[in-house]
Amino acid sequence: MSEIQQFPADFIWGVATSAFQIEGGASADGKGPSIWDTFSHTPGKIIDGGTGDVACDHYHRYAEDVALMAGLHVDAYRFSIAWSRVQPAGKGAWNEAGFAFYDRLLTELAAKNIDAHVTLYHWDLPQALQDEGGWLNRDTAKQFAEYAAEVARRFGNRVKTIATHNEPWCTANLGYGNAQFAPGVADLRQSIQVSHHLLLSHGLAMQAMRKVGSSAKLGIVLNQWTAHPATDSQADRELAAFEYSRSVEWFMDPIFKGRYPELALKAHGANAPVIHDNDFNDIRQPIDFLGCNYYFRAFCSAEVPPRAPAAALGVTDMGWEIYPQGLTELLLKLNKDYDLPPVYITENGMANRDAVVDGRVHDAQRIDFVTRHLAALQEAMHQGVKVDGYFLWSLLDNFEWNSGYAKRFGIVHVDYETQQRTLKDSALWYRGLIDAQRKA
Ligand code: IFM
Repeated sequence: MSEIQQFPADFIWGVATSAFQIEGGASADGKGPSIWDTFSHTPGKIIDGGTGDVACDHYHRYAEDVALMAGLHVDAYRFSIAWSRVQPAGKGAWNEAGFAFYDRLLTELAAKNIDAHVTLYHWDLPQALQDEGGWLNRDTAKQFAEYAAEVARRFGNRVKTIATHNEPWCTANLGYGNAQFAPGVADLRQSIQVSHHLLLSHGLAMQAMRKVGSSAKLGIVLNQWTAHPATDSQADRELAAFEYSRSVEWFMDPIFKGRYPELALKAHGANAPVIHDNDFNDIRQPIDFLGCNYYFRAFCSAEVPPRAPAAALGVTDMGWEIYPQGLTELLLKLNKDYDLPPVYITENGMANRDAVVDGRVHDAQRIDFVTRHLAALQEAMHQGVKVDGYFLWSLLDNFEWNSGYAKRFGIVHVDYETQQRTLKDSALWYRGLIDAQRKA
């Protein structure tokens, strides 16, 4: 197993979740429906028929969950705000009862000395905005900026960071490209236009939040990977280059360079997005941090059926190849290609077939996974990448989108019948790691 050495003394150790995946309280206290409420209630969309109605009931059990985090000795908690909880229709009236929930959560976190890292959009668009075209409608970007400014105004001095989006790649590609996620559209042209509106909304939100002025650092969270050709064939090499360009550079280049990457833009041809004159000026806003979510590499094979990677370290319960060295490669490449602000690893972790046996959950696979990824992260840091923190995904087992409750990513096991939380071995291990890092 890989060795984890000493991280910098001010390195942030955190855990992450998102609103729809844990909160429940789907219509509590005036919350409006989101596209994930609609999607998860549509028969056949979620593998086990799960919905977000109750999830981990975090809406009511947040104090217990914050106490759990305090018991794990984490420095920081990354969570998202459900837009339709604080603004039920995505525009117009604010819902004070919704804001009051996040106010209570922030108060609880502060009382336990846990820093808050907020994400504004983790995929749960207010359904009312979807009814007006969702992210395909350019106006949604403007509504998003208003929502962002309101959150910054209310909470900006109580949170460490605010990220505009979580993984806009998924919103565009899974929500509009292959219909696996809400709103369930499968249309390449639409998905590319949506990706542009998401980037625009990020840029407009950054400007709106800067105007408000607060102590929070502002940035975005992207899911990223390196792309490896399966063989040395030209077709595989071209596919890998395209994959990296369309997935990673597609989001990084507009933010850092004010343009789309040529390779992907050319390949998109007639599906390329409609871009207005000032869009890149709006999108290319300085960011204070980059959140990087890393789970696997892309293994690119042009053969039919495609070749699969040898997966020397196996695959997770999602079927994702375990490839820790990809994190080193990715960070080094990003650091070479862009003028990066400090980076947080805002998500990393694995789904595992966990079960409670005699009150314990022996998830040695997860401990090994995280250990290897932290060692890979450390290697990138040794080679010069400035990374300020690591957020394990996830604090709790939760609603894994179209996989429902069938996939368990938590370091804390959740019994969905009783809502009982049980610390897995990985949680105890993570606490030990944090303690050891602090003592050293
Ligand atoms: O559960 C998701 C999370 O919402 C976004 N990043 C990937 C995780 C695991 O699939």
